[in-house]
Amino acid sequence: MSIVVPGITKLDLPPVEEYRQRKVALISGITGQDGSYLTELLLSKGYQVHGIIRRSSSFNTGRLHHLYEDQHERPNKFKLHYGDLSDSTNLVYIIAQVQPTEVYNLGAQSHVKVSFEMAEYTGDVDGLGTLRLLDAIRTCGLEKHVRFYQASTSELYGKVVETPQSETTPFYPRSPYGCAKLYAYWICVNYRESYGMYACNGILFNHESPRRGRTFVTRKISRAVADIKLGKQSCLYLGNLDSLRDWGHARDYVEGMWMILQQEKPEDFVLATGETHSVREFVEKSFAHVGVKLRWEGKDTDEVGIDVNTGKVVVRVDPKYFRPAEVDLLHGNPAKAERVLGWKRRVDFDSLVTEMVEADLKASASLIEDQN
Ligand code: NDP
Ligand code: GDR
Repeated sequence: MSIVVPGITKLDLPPVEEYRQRKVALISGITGQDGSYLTELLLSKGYQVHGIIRRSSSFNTGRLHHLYEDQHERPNKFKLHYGDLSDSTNLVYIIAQVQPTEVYNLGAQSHVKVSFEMAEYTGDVDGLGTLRLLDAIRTCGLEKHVRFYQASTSELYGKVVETPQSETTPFYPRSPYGCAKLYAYWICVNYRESYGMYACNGILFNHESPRRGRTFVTRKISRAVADIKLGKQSCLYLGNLDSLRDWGHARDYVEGMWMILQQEKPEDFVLATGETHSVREFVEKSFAHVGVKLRWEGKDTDEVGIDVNTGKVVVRVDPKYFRPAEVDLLHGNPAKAERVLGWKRRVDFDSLVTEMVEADLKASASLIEDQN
């Protein structure tokens, strides 16, 4: 089969079975937390990995640095392409050039609080961006050749309807981000049903790591605890301390993404730990790891966390971090993924907190050395 793509001339495609013998992955959002872990995993499995990166005036490939260096030794194994989920032509061009066997759509404006301030942009990139990527695959005549993974989210559940939340729990998003991801979820299902595409949603609950962006709550906490311990910061300012999240480790979750695309039939899966913990608990455990026990005093916006040994206030509530609508409780049920995929998270809550605080202690201490 051959088709014409603007700017390319012709794609001469072998039959699907032959095409799929190759292992070529394309990742949008490769520079993010999950993109970097997924790249490591796929390279270790012998894939050729291509990633879409945005042009930026500042360095944005920090999480890929160790892999990027390596590309000079393995030039055909790892390649980055400039692009954006808001640019359809560019996506068609990249798909036509790369001819992937698996596409992982991880690119997104992924910050829930920011989505209230940039609602239209979030809708465009997270919602319509998914449509653009699916259509780019179709434009290239690859809809039967490519397996597509959509980074869906527990934010789809939003307001609590039932717990634990599973693949059959109704959605009730509570933010522009959640609403945009709802569109992406359904367009993925729709293209599977309309065009027979192998397209799957991974409905992933929160997953964290030392590579987590610094404005997400876990990393903000681990970073601040390290800086407070090393005397570089005096107080951590947070929003809602009582929201509950099902937190796992990103490395475990990217393995689940890959497993989802290795099934015979395309289906949607929840990946979660099955446990839920509050933001407050994450704060307490992180401080405990550096030997600080906290006492809480006050109420609502006047609540503070005090170091019981020194009497100093080390945590304060700042309402600027509250959201116009909050997701109070996320608690996932990963039974289907465990049964069908054989997936299971390896890292538990305590180990996650320890790994993140330890990594930030090391990073913060090395910055002190650099400055001396
Ligand atoms: P990050 O915020 O760390 O990474 C997001 C990635 O998307 C970055 O590479 C970013 O590029 C890229 N991106 C942003 N805007 C665009 C755009 N307009 N065009 C192309 N790429 C863009 O997110 P995570 O790695 O944590 O999450 C990966 C995906 O999984 C996201 O879609 C997220 O919404 C979803 N998700 C995440 C969960 C989590 O707990 N981590 C849970 C469930 C779903 P740049 O580096 O240039 O900013
Ligand atoms: P979330 O993650 O919104 O669940 O989305 P985030 O870490 O931002 O918030 C978790 C909870 O912590 C509360 N919170 C704060 N959050 C931030 N960022 N900063 C604060 O200072 C703060 N104080 C309290 C929040 O109100 C919230 O209840 C993440 C993202 O990765 C999404 O892309 C992904 O889809 C979902 O997880 C699953």
